[in-house]
Amino acid sequence: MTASAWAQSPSSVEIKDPWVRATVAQQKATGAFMQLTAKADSKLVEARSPVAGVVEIHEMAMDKDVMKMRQVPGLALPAGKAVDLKPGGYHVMLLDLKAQVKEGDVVPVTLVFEGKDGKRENVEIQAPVRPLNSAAAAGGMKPGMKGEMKGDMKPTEAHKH
Ligand SMILES: [Cu+2]
Repeated sequence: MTASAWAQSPSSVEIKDPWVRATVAQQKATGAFMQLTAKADSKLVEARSPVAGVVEIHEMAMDKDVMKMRQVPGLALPAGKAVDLKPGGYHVMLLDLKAQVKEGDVVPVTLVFEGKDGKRENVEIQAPVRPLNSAAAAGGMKPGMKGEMKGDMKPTEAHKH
């Protein structure tokens, strides 16, 4: 592919299947998930959404049998490699939600990508809201994925800030 073919694309990062997990009333946090494939080495450095007061990029990892999440300063997107943001792994965390996020809603999320040259690009996506148990229900999930959200992963407890 030539550089001019890329230039026609609205974004230097391909974003596939974005979705946001529905919340229950009073729940103040949820996650946004998608698959990102960068055309050139870049990073996801920031995200914003009008539905959330604070948006962070999180990673989830096992720490002595407990699934924990923490904020990361950026998510590396190597050229041509699909990077999954999914339950149990990296995700965009929507915190301080202004209202309940209901199934059938569409949540706008602005993703900020930074290229190797330090140039930033804002890409707005529309992420449909899927039900709470979507990780288990989604057809594309590998069998092993099912158990990963068990245990201490109640979002309201995991995000006391
Ligand atoms: Cu999180």
